[in-house]
Amino acid sequence: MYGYIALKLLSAVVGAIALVLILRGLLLIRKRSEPGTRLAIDAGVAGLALAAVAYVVASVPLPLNFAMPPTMHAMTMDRKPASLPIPAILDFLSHRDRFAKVADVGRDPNDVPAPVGARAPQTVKIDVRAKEVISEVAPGIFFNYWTYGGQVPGPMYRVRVGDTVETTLANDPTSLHPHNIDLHAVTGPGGGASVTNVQPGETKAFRWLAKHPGLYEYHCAMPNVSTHNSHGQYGLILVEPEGGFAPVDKEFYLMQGELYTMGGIGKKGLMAFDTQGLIDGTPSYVTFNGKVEQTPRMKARVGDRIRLFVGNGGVNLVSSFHVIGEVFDTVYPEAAIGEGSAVFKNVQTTAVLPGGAAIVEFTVDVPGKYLMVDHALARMNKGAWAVLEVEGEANPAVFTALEPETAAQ
Ligand SMILES: [Cu+2]
Repeated sequence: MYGYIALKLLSAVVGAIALVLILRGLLLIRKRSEPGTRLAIDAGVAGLALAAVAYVVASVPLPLNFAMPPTMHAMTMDRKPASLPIPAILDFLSHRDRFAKVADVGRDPNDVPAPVGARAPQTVKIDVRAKEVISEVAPGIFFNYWTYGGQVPGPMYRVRVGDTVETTLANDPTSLHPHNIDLHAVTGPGGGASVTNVQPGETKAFRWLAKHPGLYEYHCAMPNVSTHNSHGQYGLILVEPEGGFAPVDKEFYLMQGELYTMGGIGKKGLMAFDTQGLIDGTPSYVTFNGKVEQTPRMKARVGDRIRLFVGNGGVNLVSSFHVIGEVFDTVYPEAAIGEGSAVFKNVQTTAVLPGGAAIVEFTVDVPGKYLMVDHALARMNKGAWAVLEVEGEANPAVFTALEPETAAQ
């Protein structure tokens, strides 16, 4: 129980004695007055070496899976390291040519499926493909993303409550790792993960009943789970309530996520995965839709009613989701839908939990650029922002800048 503490104490005591012996020996050599000086110095050096060994042995960390559920030990970090840890770097480099190079890994927020609407329940097929790719977090900064469908987040899916959903997961033959899928909309073991473990080149399927309306995250739950998630394996599935949602002018799909890379923010080149950063919850990048946005893709006209499907792939940070210059007139907190669910009105910032989602709605009244952010604003420095561009006629009744002389009156 006290082994490592005893070793550290031993290290300190032996080290101190050894230093005294060495210093004393060196002083005596200067004076040339004492026999046995050389022996004392040798003993000091040996003592220092012993202290160093004791310190190293006492400092060896516990395996990273030691507190994980026992069923997940088999492939957690200490035995099967993350994609680009130093021990696996040769493995990765020897396979580097097999990965697809994706020009833009960031999924377009406009990539929202058409509403289901008022149809009756039916059987729906969903085909998902796990694929490991190389793409840019920002210009010149490359990362080995693990994805669904080659982009982050994975495709948004849309069904209705009462649908039977046949979900097929294929793992692309170019992948290096096994993957699976856990859909939070599923009621059953692992949300589907327990029956969809697929090796590269393999395909598995399962069927489930969409019992509960809501906006749900799906993600890879292959151990080590947080490693797979933080490489980009997450997305959203919307289970519409009976009758669907009221129509709006624009719907957008956004997911916050974290990237853990060695070398710090802005370091160019292919980034190694930062396992310790993942454990400590210190991502180098926090993004909307997988990368630092380069070109605004969300566009609307003055007067448009907007609906955002917002998720958080995590894995560590709660998102304080906010649109600068707007008020959400309607929020479905935690993306809860259905009889008895709360609907919030006039919300400035809403929480989006890791592994959770929210639906927010507002109408844009004034033209301009609107930044969507995690209002833990230091994360903007890490990429947690996306732009909504609104065009149209000025609306001075709602917002106008005042000239100095007007302001003085
Ligand atoms: Cu995976």
